[in-house]
Amino acid sequence: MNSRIVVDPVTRIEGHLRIEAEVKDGRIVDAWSAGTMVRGLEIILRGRDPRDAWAFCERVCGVCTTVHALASVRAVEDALDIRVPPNAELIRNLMFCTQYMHDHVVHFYHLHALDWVDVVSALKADPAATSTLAQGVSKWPKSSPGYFADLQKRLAKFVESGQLGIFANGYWGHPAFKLPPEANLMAVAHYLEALEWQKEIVKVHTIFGGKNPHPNYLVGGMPCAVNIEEANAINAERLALVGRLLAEAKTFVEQVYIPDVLAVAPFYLDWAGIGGGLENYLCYGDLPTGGFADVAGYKFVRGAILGRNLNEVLPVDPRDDTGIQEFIDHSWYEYEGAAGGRHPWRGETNLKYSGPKPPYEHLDVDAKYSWLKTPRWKGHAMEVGPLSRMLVGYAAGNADVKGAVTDALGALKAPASVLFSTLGRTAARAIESRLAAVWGLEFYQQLLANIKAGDSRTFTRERWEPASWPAEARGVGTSEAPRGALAHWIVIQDRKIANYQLVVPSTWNASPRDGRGQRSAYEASLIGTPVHDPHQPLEIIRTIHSFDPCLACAVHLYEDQVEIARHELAVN
Ligand code: NFE
Ligand code: MG
Repeated sequence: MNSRIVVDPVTRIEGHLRIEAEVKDGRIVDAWSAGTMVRGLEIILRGRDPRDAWAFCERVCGVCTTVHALASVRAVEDALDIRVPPNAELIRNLMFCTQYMHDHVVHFYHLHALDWVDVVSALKADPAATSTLAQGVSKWPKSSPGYFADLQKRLAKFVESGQLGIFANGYWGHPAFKLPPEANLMAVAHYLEALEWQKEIVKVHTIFGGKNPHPNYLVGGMPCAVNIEEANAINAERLALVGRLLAEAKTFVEQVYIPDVLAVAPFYLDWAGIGGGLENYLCYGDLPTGGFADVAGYKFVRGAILGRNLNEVLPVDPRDDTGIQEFIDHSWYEYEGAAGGRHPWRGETNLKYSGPKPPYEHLDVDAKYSWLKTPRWKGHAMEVGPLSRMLVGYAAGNADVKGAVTDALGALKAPASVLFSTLGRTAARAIESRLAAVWGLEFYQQLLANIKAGDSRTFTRERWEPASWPAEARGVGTSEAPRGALAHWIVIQDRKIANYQLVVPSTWNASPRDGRGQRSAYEASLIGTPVHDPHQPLEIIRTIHSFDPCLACAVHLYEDQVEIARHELAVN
């Protein structure tokens, strides 16, 4: 008999996500993913000064907190043909690498680990054996028997109090948890250490961007002055702190995060055969080394893979009218005029759809069932994210990516095919965190060298004055956000924003089916997944969390109907 499992809300994510899954004989046979917040940022941006767009866009989300500002300033610079000075590119790249390490570590420990780690089982661990385990996988110094014994005592008090706090409502004791108690205790220790560490690394953002979350950006460069002798500028002391934070981050990634992934993975090798889903992968690429326009100079490669064919990386052009398109067949929107796909420069966001909408007791999955649109590349459903980046970089022969992927597969003694899975997605995120750690330090050294050579420029005033702009201009700003390919498309008319469209990573992955019935990544990845207990759908959560969902990004804004109506009135 078929049964329908509803997980709503999915927790330990950003935003509001509902998953419905049809289970037959203990396996998922169909699935639907719904974004249950309404979007509206595109509506709010209309009519504004393009130079202000980044500040609105960045507040889409507090998780991938810098990437929308980056995509936004790039879109405007692309439209107005502005080239930023080398230091601005380096500082943006440094902030990008910082963001990756922060976001990926937080995801692994605080959003995803408890899908694999049984906190309650850690109480049964032998602290001495935990110490032996920890010292066998890493030289990270916090690994003595006493350290783990103390931690276990704290944990026991917590559990005995009956108030599990941040650990409440886990599926503790579920038979799908496979780690021995010692591995569970080690992971819980690192969960708490990662909480401490994550507040340190974001200081890189506060140094260059004034604050975190939501550091400041600037069309034409970065809004920080470099002067090594000036107390209020990026001076020698602040640069030294950035260097220390980046070095500590690299140590944390290499001595804690990576060893933990490698220690946990062997217990869950069955998950290398589950959750693969789509066989198509898309990346815009990022980390420019010779300007945003020079795509060949990117560290993360741009390209697409179809049908898991690692022998061919296809070119991707975000300007191509028939390349990236958004469909709304199963989304609570209507387009003016002809239906079908829209390239984002011709994209449309309104709230005029008058058919049945939420309440959400039952999704009408044959009709419209999500606030997310459905992006497609040349008609194909594409997965975006760390796995796509590692596969595209690997297939393109990028030496750094190939080396990092090969190292990880070697450590796991596994073939590349294990990557096409839930486990592969989680491993890819760890692999690229190490690349971000290494590249971040490279960019840092280059920034120091530029400053030493006398170049302190961080922005250009070129085309700052709207009088110098053409009457109409269009731009696209691409990035690789932690969760995947991100782009903002802008149309500027009479010096104001005429159209602005964000197509974000979680929109690609979490979107509803298209008009041809093709599932997007979340839905596809659940097909075939075993479900042991429909009342504790741990397996669904494992695969969905492996994408690191951010529905706030994907649907852009939550407002109640009254507020949305007001915004519409304000801009129309
Ligand atoms: Ni709000 Fe985001 C990232 C973007 S959405 S987290 O990474 O862009 O997937
Ligand atoms: Mg959008």
